[in-house]
Amino acid sequence: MPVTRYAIAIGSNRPGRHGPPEAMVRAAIAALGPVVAVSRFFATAPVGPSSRRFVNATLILDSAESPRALLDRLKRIERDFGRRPGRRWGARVIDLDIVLWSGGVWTDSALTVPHRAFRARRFVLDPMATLVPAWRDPVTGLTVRQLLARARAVDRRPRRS
Ligand code: PH2
Ligand code: MG
Ligand code: MG
Repeated sequence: MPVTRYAIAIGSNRPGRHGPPEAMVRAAIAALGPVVAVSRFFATAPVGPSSRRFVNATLILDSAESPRALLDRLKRIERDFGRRPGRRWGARVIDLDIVLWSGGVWTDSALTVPHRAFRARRFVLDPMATLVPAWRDPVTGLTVRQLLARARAVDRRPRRS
């Protein structure tokens, strides 16, 4: 395959063999090999049932791997880092998700790119907008900056009781 560009979201909210969550994120970035850019680390409140805060970051990677080959490599890193299959959205030592791909849309039995849920997730959009605000989501046609503005507006909406 020709070299294509990926935006990958990283998260950790449990210490593991490399130390506390920020050390796990740092080690995962190193394990990925040379990357184009890395965001700063964001401390984020957990979305879902887990009660511990997350460290989240985004990175940009250029690679000749297909999305499926890259996913297999990310899963291998997660396993090497001690990730065990567990409750969906439970606390995890490391989570590596392919969010966007310069090739556009990818669907197979194990993987959908763009990531199905990223458009509503501030913990993905905030770091991503610092690196690639103009990257356009091929599904909605909106840029990362526009998706973030939309997600912020939803967060500001008054709750009905
Ligand atoms: N990941 C989840 C579920 N909830 N919350 C935060 N703040 N950050 C995450 O990376 C995260 C989450 C499932 O992957
Ligand atoms: Mg995830
Ligand atoms: Mg994941």
